[in-house]
Formats: sequence, structure tokens, C-alpha cells
Amino acid sequence: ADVLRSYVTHPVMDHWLERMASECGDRCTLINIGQSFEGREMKVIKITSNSSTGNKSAVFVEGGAHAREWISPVFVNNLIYKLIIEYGVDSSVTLMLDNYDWYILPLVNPDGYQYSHNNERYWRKNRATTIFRDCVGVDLNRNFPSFGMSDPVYSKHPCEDTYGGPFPGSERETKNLVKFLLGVDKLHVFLSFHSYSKMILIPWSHKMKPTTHHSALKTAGMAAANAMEAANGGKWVVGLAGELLSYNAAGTSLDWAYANTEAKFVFTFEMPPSRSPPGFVLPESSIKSVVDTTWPGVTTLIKTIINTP
Ligand code: 0X9
Ligand code: ZN
Repeated sequence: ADVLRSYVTHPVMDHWLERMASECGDRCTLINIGQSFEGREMKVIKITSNSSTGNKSAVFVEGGAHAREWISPVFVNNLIYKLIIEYGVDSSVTLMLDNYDWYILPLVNPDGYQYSHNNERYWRKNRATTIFRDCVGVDLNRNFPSFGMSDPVYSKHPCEDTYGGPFPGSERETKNLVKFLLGVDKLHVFLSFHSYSKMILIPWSHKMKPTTHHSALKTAGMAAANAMEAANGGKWVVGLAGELLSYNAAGTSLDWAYANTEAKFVFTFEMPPSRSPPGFVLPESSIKSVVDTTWPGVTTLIKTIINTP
């Protein structure tokens, strides 16, 4: 299959992932982690190296938690493509795969993603029904069963865009991902791709306080930001999620992964552009340059983290 350079619908993206996995052969496995509210399969692709001796640490990558942030899944698919095609060709890819097994979920929210194609371009949440007939959807990035949920830093109202759900971890998509991640051995790195802002966010997200890993996270994030700037990606900023975005958010996958898995290198990339317009509606003609300028951020981040306990 060819690299994705357009904003495709869910069925097309799903087919693309299936083809990539089969063309990849022994180095790849597709893992169905469960179905979304509307019954779409959530598929994680596991990518390894030939020289795999087993027992490597793992990197997990998620995209498409928010339906309208289309650059996220397309970037994650480009990441998958590079890890498959450029192993043994590109030295960064080879290093990243020789040191880690990669688990990648391009679409955390397949129902919302398809709805943003068919119905409402600015849709954010999933498509679960709520107690209000006219208000659909839970913000999956407020639904992770992490602490800080008692603070009023997510919406309890089903009609709002940041509705956290009836209770933490209520959503099928969240449950599937939580269950899967708790089963990943030696998870070391957790990367979440969102848009937009050109920021690298580090925890905590539910309060403006640093974690005990703050300086290591900040150092790695700064290295990534510098690499993206050097690749003509312009200025990226790195820091506490709540501080940079000026609001706290509970129930994010970032906080949950940090608090509940072995992974302490947890980052949310708020991808380009830096402002609106175009905001979430980044033209397709920008995909290639965004991929090319963001990719060095990922490779540099991983290289900085490798061998850091
Ligand atoms: O609000 C979110 O879920 C994320 N931003 S987005 O524009 N992609 O929706 C970021 C959450 C990060 N945490 C905090 N802002 N505290
Ligand atoms: Zn988002």
C-alpha cells in the first residue's frame, strides 16, 4: 500500500492498515482490542524488528481520540508506514525498532471520526448515547479512569464537548484501550497525538503540578521541539499540559498512562497548525510538510529516551 497523504474515511483507513499489516509480514501483527460503541473494530498494529530477541520495552502510540483532529490519525499512519518500510534502510527507524516493540492505534475514536466525515466536520466526542436524547457523545480524553476526576475539570453535562461520561472509564473505547494497555509488558513510552497548537504536553493534566519525572520529560520534549524547529517545523513549546493550554483536564489518557502503567515517558503532541484558522481544518496539501517536520520530533524524542530508566 502507498503512504497516506489525504484525509480518508474510516473504511479506507481500516483497509489501508490491513494491507500494510499483511505486506509487512512477520514483523507486524494486527490486534483487535475490541469494538467501538457503533461496532467498529479498534485495531492496534504491533511492529517489531527482525532481530527481535523478545522481551523488549514497548512504545504505545494513539491517534484520533478527538474526531475532528484529522492530522492526528494521518500522521500516525505515516509513522506506521515509516516503521514498516524504512526498517534497515533509515538508521533512526532501525534504532527505534531494535530498541522497542511498537503498538500503534491510529483511531481511538473510529465512530466520531467517521461522523466528522459524514455529518459534522467539527465533531469531537465519540457517538455513545447519553441520558439526554438530543445530546450524543463522550469526550474520550476526559473518560480515562484516572484520579483527579472529583475536581471539576471536565464537564458533567452530556451536551457539552468535554463531557467526561456518566463515570470514569464508562466508554467502550476507553475500556478497550485501558484493558489492552494494562496487558502490555514493559511499557516505557506513551505518545498521544492531537491537534492543534504545536505543543508537547507533559503531565499532570488534571492539575498544574509537575510529576516526579518532570525534568526528564521536559529534557526529552525540548530535544524533540528543537529537532522539529531544525527541520523547518517552526517553534514548538514544551511544558505542563494545564499551563500551556491554560485549563486543567481530568480523565486524559496522558494522566491515566502515567499513573497506571509502567510508562513514565508520556507525551501529548498537539500537532500543527499553531492557530485557527486553519485550526483543525488543516488542508490536505499541508500533510506532507507536517509529517516531514514532525517526524524528527518523534525520532529525537525516542532516541533521547532509549536507555533512560
Ligand atoms: O483538551 C484536550 O483533551 C487536549 N487538547 S485538544 O485541543 N486536542 O482537545 C489537551 C488536554 C491536555 N491537558 C490539559 N489541557 N490540562
Ligand atoms: Zn484533541
